[in-house]
Amino acid sequence: MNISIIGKAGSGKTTIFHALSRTPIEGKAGSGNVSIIDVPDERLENLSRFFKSRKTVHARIELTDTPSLNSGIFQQIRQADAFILVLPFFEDTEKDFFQGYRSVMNDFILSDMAQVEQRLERIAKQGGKRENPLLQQEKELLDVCLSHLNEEKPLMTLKGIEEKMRHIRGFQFLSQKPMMILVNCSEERLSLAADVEDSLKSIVHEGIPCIAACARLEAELSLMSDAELGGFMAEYGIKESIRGRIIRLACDTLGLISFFTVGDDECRAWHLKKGENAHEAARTVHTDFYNKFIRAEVVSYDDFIKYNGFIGCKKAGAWRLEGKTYIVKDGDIITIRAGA
Ligand SMILES: Nc1nc2c(ncn2[C@@H]2O[C@H](COP(=O)(O)OP(=O)(O)OP(=O)(O)O)[C@@H](O)[C@H]2O)c(=O)[nH]1
Ligand SMILES: [Mg+2]
Repeated sequence: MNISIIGKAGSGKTTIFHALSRTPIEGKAGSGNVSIIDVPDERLENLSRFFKSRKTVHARIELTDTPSLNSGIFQQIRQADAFILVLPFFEDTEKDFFQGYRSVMNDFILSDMAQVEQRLERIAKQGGKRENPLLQQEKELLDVCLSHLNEEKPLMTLKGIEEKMRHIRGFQFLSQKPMMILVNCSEERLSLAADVEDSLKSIVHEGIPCIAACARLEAELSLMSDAELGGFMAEYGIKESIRGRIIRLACDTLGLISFFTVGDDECRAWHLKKGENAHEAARTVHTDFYNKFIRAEVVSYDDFIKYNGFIGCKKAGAWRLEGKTYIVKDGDIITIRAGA
């Protein structure tokens, strides 16, 4: 899964890219960088400690830094599965986030509109294709999209068509992709972060999470060892680096949940799409598990901690055997039983 960092020139995209990927900023930072990053998860660390596992493997996402937003890069960012939109909140930038957000969303809406219109024209030219029900279906769907876009609404707010949209391939509508907003506060304005988050939430479209951070500070923190970090945070009265929060929110925006596989050999976090079942979880771990799936042993992370391990969970009745169609929940610890 790829998440692309987008925003206007100088908003702090590259600084955030370095903060999240824990890579140093060297000289003039480039755009178009890609990094695979581990998703920090305290639960996984705890499980690893419990099992004294030799290996701890985090779930991962791919992160891309992009050049500043202009129509020239729209083709490039269509490949992303979701966006982190960076809005600057420095002394010399406008305080008007609404404007910053609207202008990006409007560009996305216009770009999608152009795509829809082009496709509708092509369908019309092929005319008289009433006998082709697929084309007719596509036209009806695109008409619905177009009238929604004409009302200046992003496609992500058009509900009930997600399933149908899947049948029309290749559009990659920008205003339909999941998005989160990261307000990049200057060091001086960081104290306003909570207010900024609140006021933005009431302004952006439903389902777009907002978070405020200081990219430069996060970039510095991300390169420190745990010991250094503790001292630094105490000295400056910082409660937590929000790097982890940003990455987890990005996963959430992508519609991902995590489940765990555990053991003394390896503890590992895996991503799954919200709503996917135990059979799909088995496939994520190994195709053999998918093909020869029998049952999934499931314990929630909270129960595992509460009852201090599998044995305690069994005694408490918190240990379950589930079938293929069980919908996996975030934090499930799963052991797949598969045939030989
Ligand atoms: N004060 C302050 N300045 C920042 C912060 N983050 C970024 N900047 C400054 O903003 C400028 C742009 O930062 P970049 O991260 O390169 O921004 P960008 O969005 O990647 O810029 P382009 O790739 O050129 O579009 C740099 O001079 C940074 O030092 C921050 O948290 N606080
Ligand atoms: Mg940049």
